[in-house]
Amino acid sequence: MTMKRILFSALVLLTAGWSAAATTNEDGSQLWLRLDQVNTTAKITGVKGTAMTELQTYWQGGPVVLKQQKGQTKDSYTIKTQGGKTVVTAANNAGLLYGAYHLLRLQQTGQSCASLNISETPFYDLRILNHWDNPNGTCERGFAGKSIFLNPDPERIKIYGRANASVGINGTVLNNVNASPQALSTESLQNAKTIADQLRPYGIRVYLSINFASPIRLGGLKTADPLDADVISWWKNKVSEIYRIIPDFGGFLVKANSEGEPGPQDFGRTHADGANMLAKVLKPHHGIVMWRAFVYKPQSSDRANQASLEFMPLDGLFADNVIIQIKNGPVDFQPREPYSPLFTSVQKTQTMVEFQLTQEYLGAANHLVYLAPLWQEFFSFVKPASLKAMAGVANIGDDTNWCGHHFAQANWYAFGRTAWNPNLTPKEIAEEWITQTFTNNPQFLATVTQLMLDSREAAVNYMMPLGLHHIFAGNHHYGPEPWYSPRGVRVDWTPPYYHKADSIGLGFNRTLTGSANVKQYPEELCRLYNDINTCPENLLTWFHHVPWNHKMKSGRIFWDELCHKYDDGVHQARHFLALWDAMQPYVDSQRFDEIQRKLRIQARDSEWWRDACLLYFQTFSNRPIPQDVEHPVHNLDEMMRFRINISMYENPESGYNK
Ligand code: GCV
Repeated sequence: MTMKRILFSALVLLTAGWSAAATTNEDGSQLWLRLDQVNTTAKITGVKGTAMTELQTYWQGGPVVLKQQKGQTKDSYTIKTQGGKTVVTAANNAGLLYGAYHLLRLQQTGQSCASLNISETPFYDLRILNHWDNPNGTCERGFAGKSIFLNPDPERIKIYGRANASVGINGTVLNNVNASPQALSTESLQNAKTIADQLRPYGIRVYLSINFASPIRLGGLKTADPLDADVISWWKNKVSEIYRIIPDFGGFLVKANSEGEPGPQDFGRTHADGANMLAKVLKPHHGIVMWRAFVYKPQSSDRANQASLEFMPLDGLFADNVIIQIKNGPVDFQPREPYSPLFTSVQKTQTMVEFQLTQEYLGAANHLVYLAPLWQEFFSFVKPASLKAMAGVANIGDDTNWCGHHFAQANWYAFGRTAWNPNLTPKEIAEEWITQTFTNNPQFLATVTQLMLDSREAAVNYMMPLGLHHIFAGNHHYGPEPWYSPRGVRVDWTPPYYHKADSIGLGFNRTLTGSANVKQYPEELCRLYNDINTCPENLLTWFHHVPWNHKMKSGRIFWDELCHKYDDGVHQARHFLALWDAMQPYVDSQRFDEIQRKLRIQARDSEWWRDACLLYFQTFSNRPIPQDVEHPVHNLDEMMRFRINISMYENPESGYNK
């Protein structure tokens, strides 16, 4: 190396080191809203409200006029440069607020605001988060600490409101769908009122999950039969009380006759009877019912069939303020599922999709998995316009960085942006988020965007490739336990129900010769999925019991392909760590270290997944692991004895650590 070159390298190193050291440490508490306060009161004129306050506090550009103009669609806005001023026009305060955040986003992402002509309308009227928060402050499947709604801290709720409004989220369900009847007690309603009052300035309405048996458990009635006059009158009174306390209350989210929750079927009534009774009571107050279609029974030979079986006969019978809320896939937020066929089979019923932001099945708050590609995949089958709304199960808790993993914030951000405009690409959203959350350095942006875009497929590879699903550890769903089937546990809560490994092959036969689940899809897809030779390989074991020696498109036999996929996943996870290590110069050390620690866990966990699954399935396939695949570094017996002692309310400190 020449002297010049040595000096240059030293300078690069110094600069890199300096920039890392010089960047102030951040804890993630400001999310993507890392705006410097400037306080430019004079420059912002027009309609007073939160939009004005936000711009007065953070806007660094020229004068802005906020104008209200009737006639525009609710929540939509325009931004135009006129006579040296930026004019934001909207029909309501929420529209002005969204316009203000649009400007701040342009500012934060370094775009020119000199000549603007923007017109935005949200794709969905309702863009709502579902919190699975319990009265004692735990969050079901929550990996970021306790509920932010238990003893709400006004400062945190304000940031929560700003963050949601900045991406267009306009509703929030405050409590778990496994709802306590106490959620409707006067005391709880007062707490909900406090939160509603704090969120109203940010255009966010509150909603509650209800327990269908509340008339019995809270009201002391003998029944909760939705057709009983006393029950109806109990709900009428309760709803009137709610609206007295929270005049703009949004409505109810209901999990009924699912996983032991009470529902109308307990009284010989249908989902439609239950939903319509509540809808009628809410209607005079403009409230809505989001009725979940997440239903399955242990007696069912295929859980994936259940929602359509129960809801199809009711198509067209629901009131116009009922929306059927359907999880994106027919089983349960798996790393990859086909879309739930209910979306295309119902014709006369309003539906909305429920995505899960909290990573119940995707490595909790330890794995970096960017979910926008999963949602985009869903929308490539289900037309966004066929849906009424979008719900996301929140990944938010009282952890300093809100979501447990810095990168999990991206899923909150992406959810809002996708609900606003499902045509935005995962790449566009990732770039926006990275620029605001970290930096717009081109090297960082390109590397981290690609890492995020690849992360979901990597997780599929190291957890459940080729259509495998639900082979998680019982209860906490963190690691692999494809063998888990203790006596007495519902079979549909055990992995062998789903993978059906035997000496012939692996996978659930959902074809016409099996559970006939394929028949719930439109004809063309039914044909595609039904034939093992045309079924997309990424869903192969979802629809077929695939022989170990089945020839795959790569030319390999299925067993070898499975080994390769798992191994690819491990290499991807390790590669993410290497990529991140190279990002050190661009990130403050606190966030760099915290993310690096998580990526190390993810890389180790990926080996755990690969080794546990391959060694276990090998006991059925009786075939060797191909030479060009890294051979297991763990031992099946040890892994089968390994337990992580956590509940469904916590994030594991680390994964496999033997
Ligand atoms: C809120 C899965 C989860 C449960 C969750 C349920 C639901 O079964 O494991 O924790 O309960 O889905 O969505 O209702």
